[in-house]
Amino acid sequence: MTTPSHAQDSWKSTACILCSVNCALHVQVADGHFTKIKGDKTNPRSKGYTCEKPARLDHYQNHGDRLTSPLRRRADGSFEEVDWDTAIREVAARLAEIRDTVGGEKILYYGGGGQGNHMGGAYSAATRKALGMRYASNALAQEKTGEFWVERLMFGGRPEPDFEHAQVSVFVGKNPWQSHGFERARIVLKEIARDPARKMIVLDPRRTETADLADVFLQVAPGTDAFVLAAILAVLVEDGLVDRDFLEAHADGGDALFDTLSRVPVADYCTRARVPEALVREAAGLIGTADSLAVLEDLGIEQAPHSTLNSYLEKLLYAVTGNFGRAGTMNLGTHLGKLIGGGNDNRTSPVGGHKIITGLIPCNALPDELLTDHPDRFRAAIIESANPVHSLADSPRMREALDALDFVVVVDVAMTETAMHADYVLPGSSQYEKAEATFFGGGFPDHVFQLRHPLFPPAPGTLPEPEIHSRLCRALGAFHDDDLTALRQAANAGLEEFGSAFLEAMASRPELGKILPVVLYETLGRALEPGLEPAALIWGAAQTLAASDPTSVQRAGYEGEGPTLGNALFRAILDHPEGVVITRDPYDVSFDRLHPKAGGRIQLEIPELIEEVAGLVDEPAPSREDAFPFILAAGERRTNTANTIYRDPSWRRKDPAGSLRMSPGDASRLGVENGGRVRITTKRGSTEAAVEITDTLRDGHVTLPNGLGLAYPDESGRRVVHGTPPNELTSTEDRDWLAGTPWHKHVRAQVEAVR
Ligand SMILES: Nc1nc2c(c(=O)[nH]1)N[C@H]1C(S)=C(S)[C@@H](COP(=O)(O)OP(=O)(O)OC[C@H]3O[C@@H](n4cnc5c(=O)[nH]c(N)nc54)[C@H](O)[C@@H]3O)O[C@H]1N2
Ligand SMILES: Nc1nc2c(c(=O)[nH]1)N[C@H]1C(S)=C(S)[C@@H](COP(=O)(O)OP(=O)(O)OC[C@H]3O[C@@H](n4cnc5c(=O)[nH]c(N)nc54)[C@H](O)[C@@H]3O)O[C@H]1N2
Ligand code: SF4
Ligand SMILES: [Mo]
Repeated sequence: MTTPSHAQDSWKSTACILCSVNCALHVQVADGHFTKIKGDKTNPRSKGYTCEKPARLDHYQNHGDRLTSPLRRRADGSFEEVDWDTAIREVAARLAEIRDTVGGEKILYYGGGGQGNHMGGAYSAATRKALGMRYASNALAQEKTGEFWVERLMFGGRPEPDFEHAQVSVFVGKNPWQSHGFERARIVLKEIARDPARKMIVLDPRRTETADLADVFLQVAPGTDAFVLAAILAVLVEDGLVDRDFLEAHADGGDALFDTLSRVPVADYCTRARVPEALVREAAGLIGTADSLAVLEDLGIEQAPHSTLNSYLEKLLYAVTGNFGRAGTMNLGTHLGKLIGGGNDNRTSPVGGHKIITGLIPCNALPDELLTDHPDRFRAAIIESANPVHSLADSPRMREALDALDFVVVVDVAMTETAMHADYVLPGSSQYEKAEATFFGGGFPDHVFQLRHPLFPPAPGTLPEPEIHSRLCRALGAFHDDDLTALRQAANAGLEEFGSAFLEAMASRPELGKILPVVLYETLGRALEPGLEPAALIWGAAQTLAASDPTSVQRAGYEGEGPTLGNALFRAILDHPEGVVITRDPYDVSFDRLHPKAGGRIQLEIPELIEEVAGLVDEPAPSREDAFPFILAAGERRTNTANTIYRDPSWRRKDPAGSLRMSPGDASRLGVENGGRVRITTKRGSTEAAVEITDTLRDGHVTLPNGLGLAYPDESGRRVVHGTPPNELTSTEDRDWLAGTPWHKHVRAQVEAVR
């Protein structure tokens, strides 16, 4: 690897890695540091927009806890540094031994990417196949899997909201002002708020920054969204606001659903959710008569009771009102590469039989899959670009579960809470020291993709994940360099030559297909500009997209057909480090993408969830009269949180320890002042925090930020924990019955003043 060839003082293209939006940045760098950071106006998606957080990216690139050498655990539990050859040889040998004695399916893969990086996960596919691994999980299986399951059944894909053009916008358990989740969120929110013809509806128990901009704010009691959403849908049915013509033309089913909805006791459910019935009816009226409607859900309903049901009801808001396949509504876009494997396959987890959704075992089931003597339990894990000890429910149990494994390998850029429990820690180069990209939704009608080029050489002692996986595959004997000679020669001759040689190699040596990413990396990758080797995989993805959606690619301005079209797309991606439009679609193409293999219609009915709607009526109202009278939302997005991507606490100027937010009423009852300390106790743990009194919360509801409670070395090298790690308080058993998603937003707690 070499330093990128551009002059040192010029502006370079890259992107922010702190949330899934990945706003494009223009930066200047010197001596291994960021010196200037601003939004990149030339990116067709983010158009120069950023929030306040990326200004501090040097705290990610340079900090006191970056890993600089592979580490091996000693018998006494401490780590020693080893060289890469030793680490790769020993890790491969141990994993191969586990494969050969108990079977590769006993090795779990966890992680694979964060908010800004997915190349590691994509290349890990080769290592996983070489080891015969079958099971995986990651953070999506503690937030989005319930939603994915519903979307696959209803639409066969993942509809994207078009808030830019929506007349009515709805946010359900989502605070885009802080958490974003779509392009230029604050600009779009302000535009909606300023325009009297456009409306915004927010469902949230806290009066968030987003709620402050809303026309209708439904301040639901925590955990009661299923009741409110069912009531809104019932009003749509009652008032004849269901778009019957649309459903006739584009949807199947609905009888059982509408029958159940017609029996929803609207007034009772509004009382239950502590929202005025008139306001619920107003919201339903706006939704039912909208010229165009876009809806976005997030953690507030996914990490709360009735998680998967909430996702179903949220999607019905736009499905039954016909807000699909037009500007300002919900649309199905294209994908470059598959971020998540499979659809709703019928696999279940090996021990507990939990539903595997989009290839992922529910995170909350993992400790049960590990802490058992069941013969099918996992024996080893590869954990990459994730910190499950910190981010999954019940950290103490997660630590115990990792320690119960025979062998754990962690690939990370920093010494994390999870790496502390590894047998080997392999240091990745940072996301600014290698070619990286994410494969999150790229936008609609224009899909923009950005392949980020490295800004810095890999920090000494680190390797990019694609290189790590290639070395592991080689050490596992999954390929020999002789196997690749012809492909290497073809790659040096050009993309066209490579394409033909590649097809030939796949036909004659099918075993190479198993480690396809590494084959591409070692052949085409080596022929690309130094530092861009990982982009080899994008060539494969570009070819696949050109084959599956040629018209969409051509509409974005690329010429040719088949492999020629794929090569044109790949070249454009390489040539545009600032990001480039890769497909362009007319809105109504969304209808062609609906269940393309099964009739092309929306499926309205999901029997097990309709049953759950019907059962709501019998659900006992929760009581506050017990040992845990508060509802704690454990993990709120704030201006100074960014998951655990920034580990250096000094990036936070305000509230560095992350306060517990609480209503004035609760604070006065407990006798605490702003900044005063309280003890928070749940059935799983107990911790202290300072209080921030806020009238945005109702009595009985308290919130802690996400991403805090990380250990970071002080001047003397001692690791000090800053703030409250939320998952010391959560439990794995409080989870959705269907998708296993955790109730992080709904943790029963006791709060007491500390004198
Ligand atoms: N600043 C910042 N932005 C981020 C991140 C970050 O760490 N910091 N992380 C990124 C990631 S990984 C994700 S997944 C997204 C998450 O983005 P969001 O889901 O928007 O984030 P949260 O603040 O966790 O939760 C959203 C809202 O749910 C509300 N809520 C709590 N309980 C309930 C309930 O019972 N019902 C309803 N309706 N709402 C409820 C909370 O009050 C909160 O306003 O943010 C991304 N963006
Ligand atoms: N209680 C509670 N728990 C939560 C949440 C909550 O709201 N409440 N939110 C949840 C949500 S939505 C999410 S998405 C998860 C996120 O939790 P995780 O998936 O565990 O991920 P992150 O905190 O995003 O950090 C991922 C890791 O990637 C590392 N990293 C950064 N760059 C690179 C790289 O280039 N290569 C490698 N190998 N590693 C890298 C970082 O050092 C970090 O250790 O947390 C979840 N946990
Ligand atoms: S919105 Fe997200 S990606 Fe954009 S600058 Fe803010 S944190 Fe970064
Ligand atoms: Mo997330």
